[in-house]
Amino acid sequence: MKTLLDIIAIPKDDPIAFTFFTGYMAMLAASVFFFVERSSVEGKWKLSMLVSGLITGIAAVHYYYMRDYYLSTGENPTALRYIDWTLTVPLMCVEFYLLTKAAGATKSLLWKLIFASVWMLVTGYIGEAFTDGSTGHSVLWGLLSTLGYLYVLYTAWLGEVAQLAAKSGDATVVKGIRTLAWFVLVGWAIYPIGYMCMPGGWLNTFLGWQSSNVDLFYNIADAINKIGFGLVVYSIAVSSKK
Ligand SMILES: *C/C=C(C)/C=C/C=C(C)/C=C/C1=C(C)CCCC1(C)C
Repeated sequence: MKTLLDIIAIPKDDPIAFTFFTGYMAMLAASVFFFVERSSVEGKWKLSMLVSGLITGIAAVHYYYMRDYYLSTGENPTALRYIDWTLTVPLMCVEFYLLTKAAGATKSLLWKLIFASVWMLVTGYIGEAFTDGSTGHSVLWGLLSTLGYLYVLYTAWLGEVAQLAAKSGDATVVKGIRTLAWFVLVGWAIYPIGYMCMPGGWLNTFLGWQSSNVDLFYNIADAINKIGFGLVVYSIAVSSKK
């Protein structure tokens, strides 16, 4: 007898295919939520809510195609993955900018964050897509990528974003930015773990972790970070006093 899982084409014994499918549904549902709730928040938060919905919406479309790609080839959809991130991570930088704009965030802060995140992703893409399977290649590009990551991390915890949040005088914004900074510290750190499962990566070389796990880590991290980021923005929007 055909089960539901056969009909929707998720191989039962393939947890990675399963996370592509649930990731897709979760991103889609989150987008509907953010777009609909946009109408119930105060005017100054509407743009932030729109950006939250765009982040999960762009991811939903990519998950639709990545799931297909994975099911038909059994391979990591690296190009689609990085196209998704190159659109959505800069939008997460826009969220930091919008939340601290009232306290004086400048366009230059926004561009620095975007530059650092694009640097992180372009170097990460070179590390993954052009791998020769060697540890040297993987580690070199992984470390270069980490520089961009550390810049965003620093800015969120101690640099301009943290300082502007403190200056805003709004406890909800201070707390919200701190929560987002935790996402960058813990949630974003899941990605390098996935990256190191690639052939040549440290976890692959020294612990024998399979390269198929790359997508497992990326899919879990995406759900936590993209939906989580949006929910934090939403909670700031509904609880901020001013
Ligand atoms: C929605 C997508 C997000 C938040 C993606 C974030 C991706 C990263 C933080 C990736 C970081 C990487 C490193 C720090 C080193 C190895 C290469 C990467 C690109 C996986």
